[in-house]
Amino acid sequence: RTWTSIKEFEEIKFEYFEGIAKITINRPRYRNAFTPDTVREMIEAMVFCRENPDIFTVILTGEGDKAFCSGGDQNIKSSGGYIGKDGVPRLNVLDLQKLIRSLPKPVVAMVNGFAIGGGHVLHIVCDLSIASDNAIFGQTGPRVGSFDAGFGSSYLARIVGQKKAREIWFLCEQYSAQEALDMGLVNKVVPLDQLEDTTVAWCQKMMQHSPLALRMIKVGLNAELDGQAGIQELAGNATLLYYMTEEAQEGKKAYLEKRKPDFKKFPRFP
Ligand code: 1HA
Repeated sequence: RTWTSIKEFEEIKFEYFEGIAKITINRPRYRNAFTPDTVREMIEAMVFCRENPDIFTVILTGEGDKAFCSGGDQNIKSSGGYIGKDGVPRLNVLDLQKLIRSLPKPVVAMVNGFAIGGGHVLHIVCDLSIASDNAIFGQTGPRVGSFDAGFGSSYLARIVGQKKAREIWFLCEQYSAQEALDMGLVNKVVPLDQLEDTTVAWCQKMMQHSPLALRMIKVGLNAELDGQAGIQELAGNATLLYYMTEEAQEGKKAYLEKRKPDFKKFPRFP
């Protein structure tokens, strides 16, 4: 399998293979910790994935065989957030989390090693997580002076339950891939040398299925948890589907032709 580069970035790789986009955090020196610039590049890549009609699924991973992502780069953490090249403190990974959740295509975390802190939250917000058997999971916030009380807590608790979520955050321990599997935190564990093959196979399986059906399931599963913002996204997708009907077309046509719309001819299903 040959991945071709979609665009060259400084802190990530962004590649494509047969309908699949792969975003790789490329800072193995720091266990793939992210800076605001890494996150800005990931956001640009995610937006590209959303807009590009040739991309059907997205894989998120880290470079090398040690880490998926170790969270925010502690070297540049300052008062108010992480400081990137522009000198402004930011927590822009929160924007990336929302983008992943609302991307109308499946996003799969390919967890190839440590998924720690804000890096752990990134795999949490992906639709599916496939881990290599050397992967290690955990939050560190309360130990290093941080916390993610957003998706990193409430959505984590939806996945593993309230008791386990509190344990993960209060004790800041590390969990093996097998333990993560046992608590429903990941979908599958495979040997590292099979990680990409398995992840690509899962993507290919999803790509055989109806993209609109997958899209509606994703937005429906989100809507239950996301309050009005979740309903807004579900509703947006309902509008998209409605616009594809003759009934909606009739309303627009009648307006442009300056006549009364004739909605009588359309079926009223029970
Ligand atoms: O909580 C949030 C947020 C909350 C709200 C909103 C936004 C948020 C955004 C981010 C975050 C956070 O991510 S807080 C949590 C930050 N991350 C951590 O506390 C993890 C720190 N790293 C580790 O615990 C370990 O490095 C490791 C378990 C991932 C791996 O351990 P290992 O294999 O023993 O490697 P290690 O020797 O520790 O690391 C290799 C090199 O990578 C070290 O550098 P060196 O001593 O060779 O110079 C290490 O410092 C560096 N490194 C690893 N992780 C980070 C890092 N450097 C900077 N930042 C890191 N996160």
